Amino acid sequence: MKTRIAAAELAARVMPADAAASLISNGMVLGMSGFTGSGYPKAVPGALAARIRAEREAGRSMRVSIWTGASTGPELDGALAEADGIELRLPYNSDPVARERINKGEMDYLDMHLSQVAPMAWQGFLGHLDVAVVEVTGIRSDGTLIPSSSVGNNKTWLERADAVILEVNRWQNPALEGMHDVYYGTALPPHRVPIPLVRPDDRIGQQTLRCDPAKIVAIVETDAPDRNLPFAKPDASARAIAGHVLEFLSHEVRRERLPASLLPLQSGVGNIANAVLAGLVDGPFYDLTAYTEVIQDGMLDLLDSGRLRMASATAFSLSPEAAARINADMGRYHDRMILRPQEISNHPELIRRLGCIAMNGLLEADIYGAVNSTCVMGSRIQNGIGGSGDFARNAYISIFMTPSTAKGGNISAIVPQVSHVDHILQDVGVLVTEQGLADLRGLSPRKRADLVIQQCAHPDYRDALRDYYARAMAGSFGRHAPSLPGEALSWHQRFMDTGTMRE
Ligand code: 0RQ
Repeated sequence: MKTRIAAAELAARVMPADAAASLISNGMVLGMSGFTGSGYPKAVPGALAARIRAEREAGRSMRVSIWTGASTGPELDGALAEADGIELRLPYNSDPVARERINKGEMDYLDMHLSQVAPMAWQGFLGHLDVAVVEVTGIRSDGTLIPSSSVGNNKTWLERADAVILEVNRWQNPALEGMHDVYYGTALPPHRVPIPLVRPDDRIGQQTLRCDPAKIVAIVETDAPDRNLPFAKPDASARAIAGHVLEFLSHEVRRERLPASLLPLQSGVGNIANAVLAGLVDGPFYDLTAYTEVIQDGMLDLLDSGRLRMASATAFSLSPEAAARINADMGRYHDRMILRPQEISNHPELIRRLGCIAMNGLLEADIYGAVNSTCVMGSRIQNGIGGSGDFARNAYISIFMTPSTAKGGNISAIVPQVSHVDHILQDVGVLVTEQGLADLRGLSPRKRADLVIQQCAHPDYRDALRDYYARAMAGSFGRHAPSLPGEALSWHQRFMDTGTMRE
C-alpha cells in the first residue's frame, strides 16, 4: 500500500501503537484530535488504556488528562474511561462510560465554550501541554500535515505540546487535501487583530497544519473508520418543530428582517437539527450558506439538493451511509466545504459579523426563556455546552428547540426555573417545541412567561405553570421576573423523589 508519509525523514519514526503509548507517562496532559466523532486518534488511546491497566495491575497508578476538540469515539474516551485512566477531561464529552465516571465523581470534567479552548491554552490558563496525539490524512513532502475529518484544536496542540505523536489514517480520504483552511493569524492581546473573514466561504489560512519535525516522536499508521453513528429518521415531534422553525424563517423574510437566502446557518446535531435541515431541502430558500461547527447528514442532503451553496465547519459528524457517500464522491463536495480550526468556526467575532442563525437543542427552558443545555436535574452532566454558547450569544437570531416533554412525559422541558443555567434569557431569542414557537425577542420577562407557557409548554403541564406564575406574581419579592425561590425547583425535586414532575 502506498505510504501516506511523503516526508522521507519522518518514515523512520513509524512504530506500533503500544510503542508510541509507552512514550506517555503518569500525570501527563495530552492534547488529542477529535471533534464530534471524527478525526480522533484510534490506536494510541487504546494502547494507552492497556498500559494503564497493566501499570495498575503492577501496583502503580497511572492517569492522564485529555484535552480534545469536542466529543471523540469509544476508542478514545470510552477506552480510557473504562480503564479509569482519565484524571481530567475537557472541553466536551458525549461518551456514556466517561459520562458515568464524571457523574460518579471519579473523573474531573471541564465543560467549556469550544471557541475558548485554544485561546485559553495559549493564555496558559489550562496549564502545560505535554504531548499532542493527532490523527492526520497524510504527511506532505514539505513536512506539513494534511488534516483529517476534523480540525478542532489540532493547530494549537501541535504548537503547544512538547512532543507530538501522529496517527496517519489510511481510511481518511486523500481527497480531503485542500478542503481545510487553517488560520495562523491569531495572537494574544495586546497583539490580537481582526480576523479577515467576512463571508462564510472566505479562505484566510493554509491547507495544511504546520508541525516542527523535531517534536514528532512517533508516527502510527492506522486504517479505521470514524465513529459515524447511524442516522435516526426525524420523528413526528422533530418534524413539527422543524415546521415551526421554517414557518418562522419564512415570516422573517416576508417582514424583510432576513434576506431571501437567509443568513449563515448554524445547526446543532441530533434528530431535531436534522429535521430542520431536511425541511430546508423542500423549503422556499435558495443560495443558503452554513457557518457552523459540524457538517451532518442533513447538511449533506442540503448541499446535494443545491439549496445550500457551501458549508463551513470544523468537523464532519456523519452516519456511516453519509460518510460512504461523501467518500465516494469527495470531488463533488471539495469546493463547497471548508473545515477550519474550532476557534475560527466558533469565533464570537465572526458569528456576530456574519449574522448566523443559531439553532440548538436544550434539556430544559424556564418560563422566562433561560436554558439548561447540560445538567439534568441541575447536577448530572449530559454532554456539555459545546458550541451552543459561542453561537447563541453572538447570533443574529438565537433559536433553541426541544420536545416539550422528556422521559415518557414525566419531565416537562418547560419548568418554573431551570435547575442549571447555560444560556441566560438575553441569549435566547426564539424557543420552539412541537407545541409551537415563542418569539421572545424584544419582550420583557413577564411577557416572555405568558408566551412560553402558551406556545411551548405541553398541555399536561400548562395549568401548573400558569398557577405557579400567578402565585409568583402575587407573592414574589420583586415583579420584574416573578419567582418563588422555595418552590421554583420543586418540580425537579418531585421528579427525583417520585419519578415524575406531575403532581
Ligand atoms: O436521554 O439519552 O437517556 O434517552 O437527554 O435528549 O431528546 O435525545 O435530545 O440528542 O437533541 O440532545 C441538550 C443534550 C439534547 C444536546 C442536548 C434526556 C433525553 C435523552 C438527550 P437518553 P434528546 P438531543 C452545537 C451545539 C449542548 C451542545 C450543543 C446537547 C437525552 O443538544 O448536548 O448545543 N447540547 N452544541 O431523555 C432530563 C430533561 C431532558 C432530559 C432531554 N429536561 N430532563 N433529561 N433529556 N430533556 C453542536 C455541537 O456541539 C456539535
